[in-house]
Amino acid sequence: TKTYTRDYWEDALSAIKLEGRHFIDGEYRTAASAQTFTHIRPMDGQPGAELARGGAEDIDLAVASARDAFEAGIWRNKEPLEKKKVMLRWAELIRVHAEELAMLETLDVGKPVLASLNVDVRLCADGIQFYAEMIDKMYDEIAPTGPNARALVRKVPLGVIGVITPWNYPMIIDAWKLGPAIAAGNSVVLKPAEQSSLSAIRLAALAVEAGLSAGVLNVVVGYGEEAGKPLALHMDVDMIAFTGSTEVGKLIMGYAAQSNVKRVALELGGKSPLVVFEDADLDAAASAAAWGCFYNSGETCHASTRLLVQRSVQDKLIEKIEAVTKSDIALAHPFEPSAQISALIEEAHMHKVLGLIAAGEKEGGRRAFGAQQVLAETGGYYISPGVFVDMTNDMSLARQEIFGPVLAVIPFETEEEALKLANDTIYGLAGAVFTRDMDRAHRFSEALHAGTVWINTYDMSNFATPFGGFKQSGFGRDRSVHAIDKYCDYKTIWQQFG
Ligand code: TXE
Repeated sequence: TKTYTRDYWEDALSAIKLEGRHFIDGEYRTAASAQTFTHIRPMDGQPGAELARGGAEDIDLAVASARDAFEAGIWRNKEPLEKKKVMLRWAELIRVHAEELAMLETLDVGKPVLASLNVDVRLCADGIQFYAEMIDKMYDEIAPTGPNARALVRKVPLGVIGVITPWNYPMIIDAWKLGPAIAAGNSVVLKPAEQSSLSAIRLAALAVEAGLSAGVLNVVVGYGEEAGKPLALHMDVDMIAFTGSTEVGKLIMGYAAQSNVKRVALELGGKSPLVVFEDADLDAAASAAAWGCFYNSGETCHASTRLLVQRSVQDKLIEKIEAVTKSDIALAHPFEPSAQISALIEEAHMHKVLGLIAAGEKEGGRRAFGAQQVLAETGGYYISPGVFVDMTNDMSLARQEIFGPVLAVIPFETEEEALKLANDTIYGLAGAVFTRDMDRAHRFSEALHAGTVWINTYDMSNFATPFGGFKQSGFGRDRSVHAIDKYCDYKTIWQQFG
């Protein structure tokens, strides 16, 4: 196996050409306005790629291309086995270009390049493969009618899907949405977050290289208000699949209502509780709490940002969390092989997180360790993982989605109190319970209002399990065979005999 040194990635970076144009109808295109904007690299604050500044005109072009491809049926009506082969080739090309894609992802979002390589790129390829393999195994239905008629219940693609994605796991979330949408026979216009466009553009080019017909997957780059909004308001888009903030998710629902009643699927924010009872394996709980909250620098929608702990074991657990964090979760420049976590997405976001940390102190929270700006001399945006104790569930650190490496610790006495605290949030994305009492573990997981509940672990998943939230964490599920349903609808064809 290869050893990836910092020099290796620096050399690779100097050899790479960054493509920042839209990808529409199988071709790179500059913005209709000819405008561009400059991406700032989170790892060192230096200017990176120059990106097309997309607007309504570019969206119109991409939607028209997607619609033409859908109506022509070249993709939709291809033999299922042939469609599967194209998507499998696409997954394979993602693996062949894994290092390049990992580099693009890291330049854009500042996460450790080895995490990009071993987690993000790998899961993207696996996701495309998962949905590829479904294509020739999906059956339609025949409804019961009696002998004089036959009613076919066909599952048909919706048409043109607008996909709007965030910057925290761009390639993984792309696979979660593009995989099922395209496998179902739809065409897609993808608007990646303005902070993370490079991997999306490259993915679309690789899809065409794999044999996907031009126009089936288009990428328009640009800001949310300028490119995302016209996509969500478009009269010829049948659905928006969105992952991002709850605030923008609400806007998307409004745009759908104001335009053509397009469907929406929303994967939004979270404030997920990790609940530790005194009988739990505290080493396992400490490790899960640290990684669950600090992985990806806390920029994870289902991060375990609220640690609810039975008071009798609070001090012991926090000691263990500090030890795990300091020994296992190294913060460094993303090209350093030792880096487990790296930069936050951008300067404004770093200041937002620092502001929330300051508010936490002002409201009476006590910093146990960390949660400070570090590596400022690099020009990048780094905050060390940190823990706040003596918190109550009404403090802003316990209520707001921080999207930074900050854990709020809230003590409880009884199971009833723990459940009340755990569910006292506007979100319902995920949660976990740590206990050796299996009756309690199951009672608690049934009662937790969350799309995913882990027992004695955190953040374990695979493609077979649906992912998404209740309450203001949104609706509609990514991953699993069920994810395909939201990109399809049923159509009845009734034939009368004789
Ligand atoms: O998200 P936005 P931002 C949370 C997290 C973070 C906060 C803000 O708390 O700190 O949101 O992040 C596009 N019409 N999450 O501002 O704005 C935008 O261009 C149409 C949680 O980056 O929601 C991008 O492509 N589109 C989340 C996408 O929406 C619009 C992951 C998400 O951006 C738009 C990211 C508009 N009016 C942030 N405005 C998660 N669930 O994991 C923006 N966009």
